[in-house]
Amino acid sequence: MVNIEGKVLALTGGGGGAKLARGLIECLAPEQLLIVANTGDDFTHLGLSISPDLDSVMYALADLNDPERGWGLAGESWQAMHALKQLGGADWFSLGDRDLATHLQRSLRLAEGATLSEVTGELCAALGLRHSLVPMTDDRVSTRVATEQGELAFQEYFVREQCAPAVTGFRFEGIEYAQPLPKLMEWLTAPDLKAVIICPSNPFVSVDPILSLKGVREALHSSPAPVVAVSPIVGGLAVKGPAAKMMQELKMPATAAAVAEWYGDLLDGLMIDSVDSELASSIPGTTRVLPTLMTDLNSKVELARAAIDFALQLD
Ligand code: FO1
Repeated sequence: MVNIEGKVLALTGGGGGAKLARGLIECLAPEQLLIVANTGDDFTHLGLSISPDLDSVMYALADLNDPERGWGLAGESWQAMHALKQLGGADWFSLGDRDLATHLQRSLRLAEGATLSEVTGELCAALGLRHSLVPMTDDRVSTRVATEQGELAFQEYFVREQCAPAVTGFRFEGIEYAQPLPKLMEWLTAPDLKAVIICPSNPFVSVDPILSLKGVREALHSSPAPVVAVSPIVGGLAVKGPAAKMMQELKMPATAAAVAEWYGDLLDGLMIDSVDSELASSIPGTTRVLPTLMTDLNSKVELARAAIDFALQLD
């Protein structure tokens, strides 16, 4: 536990963000932490409502995730996918047998009229989680990836095309109508908010959808709480996923410094990995240099603790 009076808000996608969120729940009491996940990756597949980032974070918090694959459940089996393939069904997006239960339950509850945040709360409670994980919005926002081969839905780009097409930009369909989750806005404006942590998730397709929701950027700017990010780029490479490839295709250098530039004056501080220490002097604002790779529970907790300490020192 970290000795802090007040609240911390974490903004995350799946992957690295889920790992840091796992560390944060060791440092903060349930009433002190709100984890807000991107839902731009969400889509309907095989008639089911899939929320990949919410599930990656939920499984990581419950220690049920598959750390090698980076998504889905550990010890998963794939009988339903094999059977579906035999029937000529779409098998490009792999839904594990046990993971299917999550999508079935979510789809059923949404069809019954529950909101995505209600269903997420129910699923998290059923898995024994006490900390709050919420979607960025209860409304539908769909990330669309502009590529040299035309525009693709996010999962078509990410899974079906394996991130191969060169990207030229992104669009968050529905963002102009989506209401940020009221709880997110409540926390952003809470007088006892002490820190906002932008997790080491993809800045373009995981964090930007959250920041692009109506009023979120403005609330972050006007919040007295420091905003700190952990760079997802280490030594010119993304720890996992296409962030570095996207940066090159968008004609940006794939560096932690370019991550700082992308977030701009939204950030009060950036945490960068020790291998990038020589970049620190070229990054505007305050940087903290430390090992950021999260390979086990201890390194997740250490990074979470360091992120909170860093923010508190900037206060
Ligand atoms: N990612 C893949 O690369 N291949 C898959 O077949 C796949 C299936 C899948 C099923 C459920 C789920 O919650 C996530 C899944 N992911 C898969 C990950 C997903 O594409 C995420 O959007 C990315 O990890 C980006 O955050």
